[in-house]
Amino acid sequence: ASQTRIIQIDGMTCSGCVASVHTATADIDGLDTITVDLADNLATVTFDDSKTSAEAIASAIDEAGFEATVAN
Ligand code: 9UX
Repeated sequence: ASQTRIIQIDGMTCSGCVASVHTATADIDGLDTITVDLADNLATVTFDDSKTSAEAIASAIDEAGFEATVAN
């Protein structure tokens, strides 16, 4: 099924960081959309939960050097 979740991302300072988050998640199979909000330190993600999870997406963002926490 399709799920929409919010991931809090600490450590984003400029639009380059936003681009890094997009790059870090670009190859995740099942991730349909990611909207990154720099001002609010969060991303809204929509994904197929038979292929990936909010936790897996957050892990990929962590590996890019940010501090990602599933917020809902
Ligand atoms: Mo901006 Mo972010 O110069 O990793 S790209 S602070």
